[in-house]
Amino acid sequence: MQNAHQFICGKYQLDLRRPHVMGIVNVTPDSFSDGGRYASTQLAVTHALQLVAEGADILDIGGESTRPNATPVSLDEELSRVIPVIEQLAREVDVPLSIDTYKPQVMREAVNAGAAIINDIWGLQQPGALEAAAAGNAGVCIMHMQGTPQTMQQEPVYQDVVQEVKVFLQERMQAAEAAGVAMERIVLDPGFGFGKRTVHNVALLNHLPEILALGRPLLVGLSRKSVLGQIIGSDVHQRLHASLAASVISAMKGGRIVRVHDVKATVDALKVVDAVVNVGIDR
Ligand code: 9MG
Repeated sequence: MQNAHQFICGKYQLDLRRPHVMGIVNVTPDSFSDGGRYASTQLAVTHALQLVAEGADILDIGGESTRPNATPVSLDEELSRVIPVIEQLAREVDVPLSIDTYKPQVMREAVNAGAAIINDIWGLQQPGALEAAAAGNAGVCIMHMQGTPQTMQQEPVYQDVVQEVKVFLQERMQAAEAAGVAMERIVLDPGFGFGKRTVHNVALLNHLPEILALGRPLLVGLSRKSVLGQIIGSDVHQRLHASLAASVISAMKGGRIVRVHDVKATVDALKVVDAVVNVGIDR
């Protein structure tokens, strides 16, 4: 019988009964000043070290923006952005490093460089992705997306968003297992903001326990996303409080990893959730 709270990723065995915080490390041109490759690597590493000091349990490193309408980057460009960052962080920190990519070759090279988790917004659907995920012993995050980052926010349509996301995640989880990824290495993600309107995102958050019933831990990424902006009417720089509310709701509803920009504030908020939900069960 598998332990639904255990997440095995590389050399790490995470006990996700305590909600974990995944800090976002973007290695994309708009996230650093124009100082060349070395400068961009150092800025990303410095930012990552700061997130670890603030209490990040996991770092998610990405070299291609997944924002709506983002321009895709080439394989070589993505590799040259993320691999030096992963190599340096693997030497300097002792938290699992996650590679945010859907490209099988980036998955393989990132794992060789020290990544312990593959975070795939395409749910291992690209040709070769299942094999790349199965090849090492990295953990895998399987996410749902309707459409592509270029088209996903144009006309997202669902009959029953919770059911459709659940069916997709179950199918991809089974495909991953059949390819050789042990269940303990899998976490699932409804993919907030990826081909979803506000009503879909809200329904998914509200019904997170139905997706949790698939039997694997859930990762939730709502930090600073436009759904929060639509709810509170603020731009991306004014979404901290809404992001914290989303992390707390996620954790209360069974989300076990929250992917966030604002690590320190989220760590504090989730300590309160943990104190009430886990430590507080003594009656
Ligand atoms: C890369 N990325 C951006 N948003 C994300 C989300 O919500 N989940 C996961 N797993 N990755 C994301």
